[in-house]
Formats: sequence, C-alpha cells, structure tokens
Amino acid sequence: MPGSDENNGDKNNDEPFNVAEFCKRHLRAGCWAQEKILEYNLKELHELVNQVIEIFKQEPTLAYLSPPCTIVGDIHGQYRDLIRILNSRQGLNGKKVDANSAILCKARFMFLGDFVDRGIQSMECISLVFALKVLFPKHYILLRGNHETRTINFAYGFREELVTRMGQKDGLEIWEHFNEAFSWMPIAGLVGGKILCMHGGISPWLNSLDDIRNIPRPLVDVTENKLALDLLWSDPMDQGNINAVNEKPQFLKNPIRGLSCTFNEQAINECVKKLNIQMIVRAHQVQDNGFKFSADRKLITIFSAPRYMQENDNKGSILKVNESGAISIITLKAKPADKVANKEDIESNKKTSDSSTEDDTKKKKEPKSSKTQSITKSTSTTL
Ligand SMILES: [Mn+2]
Repeated sequence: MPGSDENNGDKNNDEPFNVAEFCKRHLRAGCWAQEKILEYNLKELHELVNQVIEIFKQEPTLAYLSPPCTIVGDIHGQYRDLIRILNSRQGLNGKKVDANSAILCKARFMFLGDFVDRGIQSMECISLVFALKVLFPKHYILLRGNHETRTINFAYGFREELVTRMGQKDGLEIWEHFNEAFSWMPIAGLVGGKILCMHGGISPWLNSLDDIRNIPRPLVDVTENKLALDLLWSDPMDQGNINAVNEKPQFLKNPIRGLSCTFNEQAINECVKKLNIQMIVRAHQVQDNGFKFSADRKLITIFSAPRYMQENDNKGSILKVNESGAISIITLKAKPADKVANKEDIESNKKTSDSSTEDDTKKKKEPKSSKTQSITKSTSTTL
C-alpha cells in the first residue's frame, strides 16, 4: 500500500494476504512431489483462518453439495496424496492437465474430515483446503472430523508440528486459531439431497435431518453434544460381531474408541428410511482396499490416506458421484515412499475423467447387488 510502508522491514509480512497466491504456492512443482515443507508466516495463517471462519459461519451445519462431485475420506497430513486426489477431478474434457492450473479450476469436493494429525504435513493439508474453501466456498465442503477437535489434535501431531515449525509461542497461537475455525466447521453434508456424509457415522439421536441442522455452533467441545459426538466418532459394528446382523440392540457402546457408539445393519436401514436418503458415506476407519460397504450398500466407508502412518499397506479411495447420483470408486494405490507422484498420476486421472460410462473400468471390487439402483451402481478404477 503506498504511503503506509514506513516501517516496511519485512516486505512479505506487509503485503496484503492473497489467497490465490497462497494456494498456488502450495502447488508449485516440487513442493508436494518431493515432500518439501513450505514456509509460512504467522500473519498470513491468521488471515487465512479469519477468512475461512467467516465462510463457515455462513454455511449451514448440514452443508449441501450437488453432483457431480468427489467425496474424500481421511487425509491425515498426507499432502502428496491430497494433491493426487485434487487432481483426480472430472470434467477436464481430455485437456492436457497441468497440476497447477487443474487444481485451481472449479470442481466439487466433499471432504469428510481428519485433515490433520498422524502424517507429517498437517500444515500444508489444512492450509491448502482452507485456501480452496476461501477461493471456492460453494465447491469445497470441508466437514469436521474427530481430529478437528482440540483434545485430539493436541495429542496426535498437529500441535507438535505447528510448534516445531513456527516456534513455541507462534505455534501455539496459530494452533488455537485453527481450533477456533474447526469449531465452526459443518458437522455433516448432503450430496444431491440423497447421500448423507459425515466423518464417523449415525447415532441414536439422529431422527431427522433437522436434528443435524439444529446442532449449535461454534461447538468447541464435541462431547457436549451427543449427536455431534456420534457423527464425528461412531463406527459400524464389526461384521464378525453377532450383534451386527441381529435386530436389536441397534446401538452399542464403542469399545475401541472408548466413547460414542457402534451401530448395526438394522440401524443403518432404519436411518436411511427415516431420513429419506439413499445412502450414507462416512470415513474414520482405515480399510485395506480403501473402502468397505455395509448393510447391502446403504453405507460405505471410504478412507483416503494410502499407506496410512507409513506402516499399513492399505490402499486409499475416493468416491465419485455423477450427475444422476451413480457412484464409482477410485482407488489410490499405496506408493513406495521414494516414488514421486508425477505425470503418471495425471495420465490415469485423464483416463478416469474420460470414462463417462460406468462399464469401462479395470477392476470390480465388490459383487454387484442384484437390485441395482442408479445411486448404488458402483465400479472402481485405479489411480
Ligand atoms: Mn477419524
């Protein structure tokens, strides 16, 4: 700003925050491919968080998105995989894909939360998705996961990463501000009015979509709201558990998490009926193949962090929903750590984008249901 630069010792710090530039900085070749870490200054992070908070405040607690779109599960600080996912967009119409420009063009994404913790680049992941949210608020829906809560990201990596990279004082200050933003995030999402999305799962307290709309925000401590707690934390019952197929009880204590509940097939069937939806998409649990169906495909778990925590051989997956509501699964292979994500990713993305029919896919992971509705039609491609 002319006339206001008398004490302009650090030029970068005094330049107005430019979210598009900030976003592009995250995408420049080399940064993500080689897992180099980015440098941030405190002021721009505060500015980003302020802007995203204003957007979350405008958004309903049950956020909406129309298809075609992509639904994404847990990211957990795996920045390189986040870039692969963002580049898997549909609708490029065979155009040559350049990572920088492709990522900035409009596509619709519903993220199911758990952006931070566990992986080594929580800062890049949350900063990039927040920047995309600020740039394209109606195209990027960011739901809250159980790691977008203070008590969890205190202990599982995000706070420590901020302190290590920003210093004790600045790190803790921006950590508090990020958590303020998390308290404003939407708790669930609805795709095309028929696919209900959340991080964890359903709840005995969920009897209508209005129950979700009525969850108050900011919600600093999710344990204070029983429905929000379950939406962020619950799990389907293990299919080996006899209660999973019994009629009752539909909900049990969650022995693995130590809070919230597990729910059985009957609970899923009843919930889908009661809410007049076609299916539920949730994340929250690592899967060997990146995804898993439950209750005759009325619920799907998708997990989008391949080789989770560097110690699992799991694949990741994302879910594409086309204009008519049909779903297809894209699998993200677990890559060896030294293999750079590059052109090859982009090539396979292009194939995916070009295949407008559901038939020309490489692998079928699950047997087709005999009564196939358009919404539950499912195929998979490998990315
Ligand atoms: Mn989770």
